[in-house]
Amino acid sequence: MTLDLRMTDEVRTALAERHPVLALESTIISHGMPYPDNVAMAREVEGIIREHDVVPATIAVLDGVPRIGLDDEGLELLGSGEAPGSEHSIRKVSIRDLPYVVARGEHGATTVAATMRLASLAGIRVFTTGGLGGVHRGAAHSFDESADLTELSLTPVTVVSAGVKSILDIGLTLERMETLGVPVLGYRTDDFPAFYTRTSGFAVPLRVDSPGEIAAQMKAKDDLAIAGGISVANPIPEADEISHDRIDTIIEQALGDLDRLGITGKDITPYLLGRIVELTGGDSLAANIALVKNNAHLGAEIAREFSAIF
Ligand code: PSU
Ligand code: MN
Repeated sequence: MTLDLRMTDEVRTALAERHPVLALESTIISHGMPYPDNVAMAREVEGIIREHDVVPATIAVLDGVPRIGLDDEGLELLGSGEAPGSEHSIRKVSIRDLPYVVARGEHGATTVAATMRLASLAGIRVFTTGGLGGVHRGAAHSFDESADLTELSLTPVTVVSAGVKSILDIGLTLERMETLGVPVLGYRTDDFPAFYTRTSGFAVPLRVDSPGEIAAQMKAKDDLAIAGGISVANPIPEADEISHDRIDTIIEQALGDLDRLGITGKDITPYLLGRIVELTGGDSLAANIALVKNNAHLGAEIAREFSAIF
């Protein structure tokens, strides 16, 4: 392989010794949360993963080099958007953008899709994040569907998220994952979680109650030679939930503002996340951080279970 995939020593050693490793994305840092909360969140989450004796591997592209595992300086750069001595700022990088940033030697914050692909190239099988991309509302006209879904149909990485925000069309997102052959597992829930809330009103297609069960399904999927990953939907902890009434009103307002401003494409999710933080006076950010931490615990447990049977 001629691709320069740069791992930290910690990640390389862990993978060589079959010690569990858990991947993390970087769009959530650069485009999903404000600075400096984003950097603090990234460090804290890595700490949680280490408490489980699992090695965290935050993934990004720096100077055109895919990085598997980042040091403090790398996290700071991604979070602040400032690259000392460089003219490039941090681009949001999904699958289609990967060749561009790599060939041009640019920095890139990787989405779920791009992180999955790089994790898989590195040999990492479990990945934890906050929210999954999906089918946007109005997709019948806009065709706006995240490449996170197609990537889940291709790349064998299990992605732990808190479900799908209702800035997206949750029903259509679940339909698409069914078509794409992506198992959607509700973790200790029968109702598919909607990120800020524990429920969405949509039933989860499949329910699991332990990390071991998830690892067993990863193994079964491998044995069956079914391509692609698994989406694990882990509800936000009850104490951190925002009520449906409150968040639904705010999401409608944010979607209205989005329309008025004419924002489209890859800028939609970052804009909405930022606007929702403003409209909730920071409460949505606190909820977002809480659910990311919660997912880190589960992701680490799945990585441990899978490394034990792999
Ligand atoms: N949802 C969040 N925070 C995020 C994202 C989604 O709550 O940061 C990011 C993830 O990186 C996800 C991406 O993969 O947005 C999806 O963007 P798009 O719809 O442009 O594919
Ligand atoms: Mn899109």
